[in-house]
Amino acid sequence: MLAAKFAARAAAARRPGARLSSTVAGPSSYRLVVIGGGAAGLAVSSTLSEKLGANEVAVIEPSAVHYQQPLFTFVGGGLKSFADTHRPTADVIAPGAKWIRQAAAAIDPAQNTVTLADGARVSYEYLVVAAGIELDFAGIKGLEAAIGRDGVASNYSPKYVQKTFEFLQNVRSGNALFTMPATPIKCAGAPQKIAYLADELFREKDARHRVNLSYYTALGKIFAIDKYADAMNSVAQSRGIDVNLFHDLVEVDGPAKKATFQILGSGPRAGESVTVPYEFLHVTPPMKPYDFIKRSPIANAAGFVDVNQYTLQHSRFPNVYAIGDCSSLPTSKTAAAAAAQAKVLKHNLLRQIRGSDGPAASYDGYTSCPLVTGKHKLVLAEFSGYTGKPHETFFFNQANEHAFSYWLTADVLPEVYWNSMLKGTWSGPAAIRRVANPASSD
Ligand code: UQ1
Repeated sequence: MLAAKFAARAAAARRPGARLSSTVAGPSSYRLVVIGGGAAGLAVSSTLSEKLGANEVAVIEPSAVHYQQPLFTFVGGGLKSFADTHRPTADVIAPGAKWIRQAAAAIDPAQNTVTLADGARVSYEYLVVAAGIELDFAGIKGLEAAIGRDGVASNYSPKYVQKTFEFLQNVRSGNALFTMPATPIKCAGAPQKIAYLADELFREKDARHRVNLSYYTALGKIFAIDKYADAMNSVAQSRGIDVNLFHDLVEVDGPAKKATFQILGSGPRAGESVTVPYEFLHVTPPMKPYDFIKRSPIANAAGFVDVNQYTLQHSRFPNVYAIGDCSSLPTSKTAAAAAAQAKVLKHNLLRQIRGSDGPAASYDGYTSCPLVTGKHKLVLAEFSGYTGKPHETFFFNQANEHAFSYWLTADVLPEVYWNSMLKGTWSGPAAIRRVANPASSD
């Protein structure tokens, strides 16, 4: 029944002129709709638009610009130019895919439709949700008014990332604060990486002895995986950066240059709040699933797309998949994770479309977090979020700061991102690992 409906819709969609633009009444129809033109959405749609044929795949993406977000920390630290981080969306969407330049507003998985911001509907046979996660600057009192001026910046937004470097250069003395929220976030290393780059900048300017650097995290550890937590605690200590656990930023008073933290956890000061003056404040905003997902039947209780953690297929709607930051996958949200997930998702979706009885692919929770600690130094964390175990590509101990790891992340991976990940041909370093660290391969 469902198959017949799909076949009828697919046949209708194949008629000449059936590619209705979203401003024309009636739903346009695609074999596959991908919500999101970020790293994950493009890695999936590039390959599948090639495999399924021209105009069988639509990508719903409102932004005219695509950002390579992994570069943002380097921009905030003055090590890369902002111009290197973005390209027009039109240049990175696969030529065989149809770009619907609008935001998704609702998903109806019973009807197999996505409603767009202008009210038009797009119907699909298969849906991949790769919408990312929303920055919630409004979630902290006073932050929206304060950010972008008077020493408050964030590497998480293309609007404010250049402010980070600008403001850091102006600091002569006082407190520089770096925050990490209590919500799930993307790139869990970024909140502290900028503290290490700031430390280096202040030393170069001979201002370090007049600036106190403090890292404030709402969490109870500096990093989720013990091996890298130990490494980062030593790095922070050796640079003289004060680490405050269980401190959640709740208010920024821009005019007075003061940040207020609530103390979490179960320690003696839990529930208290502390207010700290700053000259510079790097904020990692709280993040949340997009509303249109949260309100839809495909979300779990937390608002993330409820998928099987191994197959990436939806737990209740078998023609729906999710990947990356919007998914319920219980691992760290990074581009490296999305690359590994993309390979699994594409295999399993094609298997379903083709009715193959070959084995399904399984995602093992792999993720990687390159923790830049200075101009030519980097701790290259690689692990499975499912097992909590390190899973390193190279034969040396990647918890040590290394110039090779820096070069790889700053100079090689950005090219891999544009030339391979977005084209769907990079699925992570597993093949390199088999050669460079066979003992760690599975
Ligand atoms: C990775 O695969 C990837 O995807 C392109 C990144 O995004 C920019 C990364 O930062 C990292 C670290 C990886 C993992 C790759 C290697 C070689 C460890």
